[in-house]
Amino acid sequence: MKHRPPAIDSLSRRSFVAKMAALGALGFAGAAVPRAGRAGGLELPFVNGHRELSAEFPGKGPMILQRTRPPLLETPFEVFDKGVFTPNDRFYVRWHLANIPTLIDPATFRLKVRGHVETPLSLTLESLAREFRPVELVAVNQCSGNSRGLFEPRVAGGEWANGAMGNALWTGVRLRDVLDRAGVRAGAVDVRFNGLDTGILPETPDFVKSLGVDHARDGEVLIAYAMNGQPLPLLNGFPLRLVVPGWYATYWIKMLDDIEVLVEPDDNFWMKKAYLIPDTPAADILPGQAGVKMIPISRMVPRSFVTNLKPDAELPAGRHSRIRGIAFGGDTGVRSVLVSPDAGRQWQQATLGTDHGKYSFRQWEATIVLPAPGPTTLMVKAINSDGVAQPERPNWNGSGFMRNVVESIPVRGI
Ligand SMILES: Nc1nc2c(c(=O)[nH]1)N[C@H]1C(S)=C(S)[C@@H](COP(=O)(O)O)O[C@H]1N2
Ligand SMILES: [Mo]
Repeated sequence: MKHRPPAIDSLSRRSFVAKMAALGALGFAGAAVPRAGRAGGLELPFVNGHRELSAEFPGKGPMILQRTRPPLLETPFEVFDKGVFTPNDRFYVRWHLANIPTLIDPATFRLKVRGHVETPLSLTLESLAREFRPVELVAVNQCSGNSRGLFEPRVAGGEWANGAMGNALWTGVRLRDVLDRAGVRAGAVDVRFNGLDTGILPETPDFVKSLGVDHARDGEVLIAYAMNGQPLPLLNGFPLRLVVPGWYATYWIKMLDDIEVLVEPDDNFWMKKAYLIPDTPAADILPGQAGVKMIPISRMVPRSFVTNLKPDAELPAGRHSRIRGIAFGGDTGVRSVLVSPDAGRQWQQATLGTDHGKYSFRQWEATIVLPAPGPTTLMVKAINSDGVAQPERPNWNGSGFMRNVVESIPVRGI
C-alpha cells in the first residue's frame, strides 16, 4: 500500500510559488490539444467501445482518448491497481468548452472575488499561498457520468468506462478563508465559480457552477493550487481549481479565476438545465419513466472495484487467490468492503488498507477460494460509514449519472 505523496510544508511554499511561475511561462507553451500520434488502442466493455490511447496531451501519459477537442481523456483502469493516489499524468480529463488557455502567466494571474461582499478582492497566487493557511485533503474527483458507457439501455453523452475518476492529495486554501477576507454580506444565497475556459461560439453558455453559501463556507471546500504535491497539470485546472469533497466533479471548477457571491439562487444553464438528476435514491428511475422531479446533482454514492483482475481471468479452483481493489464511500468514508467468489451467494469481509481520510479511495484486499472449476462471477460491494450500500441492480437515469451498482467480474476456475 503506497505512502502519501509528498506534501508541501509551509517552508517550501515559497519555492513552490517559484515553481508555478516557471511552469506557467515554459511548461505550458504547447497546445492543449495534441498534434497527432497514437499509443495503440483498446476495447472498453460495451458496444462501440474501441478507443485509441494517446500520450500526446500536455502533462499526460497514455490516456484513453474519448474526444480531442475539448479533451476527454479517461484513465486506463490498471492505473488504479498501482497505488491509492492517481498520478497527475494519468488523472482523467474532462472539459466542456473548447477554448482552454494554453499559456497562463502565474505572475499576472488573479483570482477575483466579487459580488455581494464588503471588499472585492483580486488575489495573486503568491498571496494565496503565503497569506492564507494551507490545507491538505485527500479526495476523490469523479465525473457525474463516470461509467456512462455501461448504462443499459444506453444513454447519450461521453461514453466512459470506469476511469473518469481519480484520487489525489489536494493542497490549497479554504474557500471560507478567502470569502471571509472579502466579507460575505448578509443576504448572500449562492457562490458562483468560473474558470478561464470559454466556448467557441458566443451563444455557448459559459461553464459556471454554484454552491449554496453555507456549503461554500463549510471549511471543507478548497481552492487547490497543488495536486499530489505538484502544481496542477494544465488540463486538470492550472493554476487553481475548486475541490468540493464528496460532491461530483462538475462543481470542481478548473482554472478558477472568478468567484461571485450572489443574492439570488443561480439560475444559469449549467445549474438549472444541465447536471440534473431525478430526485430519487441514487438518481434511479425506470427507462421512460415520466413526471419525475429533477434536482441538481450533488453528493457521490459509494463504489468499489477489483483492480488486479481483468474480466475472464483464470483463478485456481479450491485454492487461495488474492484479490485487491479500491473503494470509496461517496460523501463519507468506507465502513466495509464485501467480496463474493460465487456471484453473490456468499459474501466475506475484505481487509481495508490505510485510511487517508473519508473522501479518499480506500484500498482493500481479500483471500478468496473459487468453489469449483468453470465460470463464476466475482462481486465487490462497498458500504459507507452512513450504512449506504451499493445496489445489486444497476441504477438508471437518462443522463447516465451516478452509476454505482455492485461490480461483477466474470472469472474462470481452473
Ligand atoms: N473550468 C472548467 N472546470 C470544470 C469543467 C469545465 O468544463 N471547465 N468540467 C467539470 C467536470 S464536469 C468534471 S468531470 C471535472 C473534471 O476534472 P478533471 O479534468 O481534472 O479530471 O472538471 C470540472 N470542472
Ligand atoms: Mo463531469
